[in-house]
Amino acid sequence: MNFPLKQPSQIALIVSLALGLSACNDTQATVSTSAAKVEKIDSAAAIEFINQAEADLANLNIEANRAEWIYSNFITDDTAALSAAMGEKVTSTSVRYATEAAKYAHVELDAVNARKLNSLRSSLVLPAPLDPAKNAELASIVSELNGLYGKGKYCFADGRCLTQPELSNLMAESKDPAVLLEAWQGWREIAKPMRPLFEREVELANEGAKDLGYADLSELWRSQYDMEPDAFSAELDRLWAQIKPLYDSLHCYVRGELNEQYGDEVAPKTGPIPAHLLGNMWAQQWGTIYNSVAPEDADPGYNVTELLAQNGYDEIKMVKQAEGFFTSLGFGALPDSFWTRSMFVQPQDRDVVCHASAWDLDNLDDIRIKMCIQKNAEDFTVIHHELGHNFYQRAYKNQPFIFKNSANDGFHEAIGDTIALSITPKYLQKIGLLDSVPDASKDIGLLLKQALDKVAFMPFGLMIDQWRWQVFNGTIKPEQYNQAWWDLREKYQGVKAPIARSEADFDPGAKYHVPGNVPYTRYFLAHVLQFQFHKALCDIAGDTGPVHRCSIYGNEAAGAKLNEMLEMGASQPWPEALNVITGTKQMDAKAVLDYFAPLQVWLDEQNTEANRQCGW
Ligand code: X8Z
Ligand code: ZN
Repeated sequence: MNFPLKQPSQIALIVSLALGLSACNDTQATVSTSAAKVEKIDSAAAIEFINQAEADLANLNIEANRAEWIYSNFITDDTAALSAAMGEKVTSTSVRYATEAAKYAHVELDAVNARKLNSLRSSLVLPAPLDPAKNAELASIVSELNGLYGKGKYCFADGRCLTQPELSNLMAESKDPAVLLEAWQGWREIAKPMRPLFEREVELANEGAKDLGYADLSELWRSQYDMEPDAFSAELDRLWAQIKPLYDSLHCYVRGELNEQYGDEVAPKTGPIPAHLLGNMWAQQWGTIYNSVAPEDADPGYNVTELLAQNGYDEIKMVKQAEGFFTSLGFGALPDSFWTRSMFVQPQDRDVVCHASAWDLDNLDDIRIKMCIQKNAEDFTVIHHELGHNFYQRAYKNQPFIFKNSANDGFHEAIGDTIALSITPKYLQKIGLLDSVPDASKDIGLLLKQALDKVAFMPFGLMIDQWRWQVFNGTIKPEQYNQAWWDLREKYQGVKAPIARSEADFDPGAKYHVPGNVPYTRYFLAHVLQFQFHKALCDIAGDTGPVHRCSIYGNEAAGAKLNEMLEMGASQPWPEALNVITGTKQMDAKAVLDYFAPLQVWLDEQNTEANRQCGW
């Protein structure tokens, strides 16, 4: 899960330097004997250190996973205290090893050990300062923030108290702006008390990052991508610039349709879209408002939520069906312990963290998911997403501990989504959910549904860490937290708060990953990568039709290629992993644009016909 030491490994400047040096091996003959000896002793000491740290962290990780699993399955003051105590131990150990790793940075090592050493130094998400009191303080804040989110509820005037998934259902289903507004505003009440905790957390973790030699936490977070931090930021800008014209067309179309549905008062024709009207608590995926904006003549005429209900799908059957996709590709079935130890249904008798997650308790076979599954299309996709994590974890289980991770964090998030892109009408027919496959005239409807989830997500996937990185590096001051959040929401997504907000609010805290300290850029990357993977796997499967109609279900050649990449874990820089499936070492949003090309044309026609003024 989201433990500091389990965050993706990476290879920053240090490793490029080390690799550069090792390319000069032949010059070693000219080095004096005593210098060579020192070098040898140094590298032996470094390797001994790496082995020791790796073994120690591997053991600690299992203990920590158990404490964290219990805490998020049963939130009480006691489990919070146990989780904080464990967090304290894990952080102090990881910080100690990260500090020591920096001392060996000058040592010439083979590529594997150089990569491990770099990972030890820079894989932390929330490094604590070396001072034990500050470390303890940070650990307790981390636990408290997680608890505040997990326990969050909003109670309506009639006494009904709803948890996060229940409020999300309301946001997806209701078309009554007053109800939507109340749920939207009510959920954000849970975040107000997080503000001082978050502010202190940032202060402490920044100090920890500085202790490790980084300018601030932003630099540390951005150094986990096998390239210089600023080059990574530039890479994100490049990808977003590719996608933005498509997003603008979608935004323009959706805003126009919402205006027709709700009228000028609630949904104005121009400017940013009020954030409570997009079918999702955070306006991050808009697929649930598909019915309100669907094209009249190109609607495929089915709805996965209804198909699941009509076919008697309960939570377990939804997971079994998703597992079936992976096994059809040649992956082994999930172990019995997955079925007995996972949490699929929200317990009625206690507080749990409902936000979906996938776990690897023992770094071998004890893989599980934890979700409050809702029986709808959205969660059917999320189940595939979570199982993508589990199948990745199992595929890299034979790697050494430090490499038991994805190539970069975007890869971990992309695998299940790649599989879910294959949930096409053809697939639904194969598994008996759909009687017949709609003809090509319905493609616009299918593409629009997909774009409402995938394209709409992209600016959201980007803006969260744009906000956090600026918070970490001091550009955004604590007294500007909320205003800066909405400025970025407007800049990237073209959405606005439906009612006035102030610095008494802390709206970022109402999104799980902020109190949960999960870096978010991974999801933006995943939304690009999954389209690259899907296209490449469809090619391998020999599918020659339009890529949005391709399903790799049952294709073992595609499965074998996917597995080849998954097995690598984090053992090599991510461009190498990308190359295995796609034959390229570059992330490229062209795959997204190609997938949605017919939709882009259609959206632009609609917007022109309706004489819409696009932009905000
Ligand atoms: O948090 C998740 C997964 C768990 S890693 C359910 N996702 C992001 C979110 O919900 O905000 C998947 C898509 C984006
Ligand atoms: Zn995920």
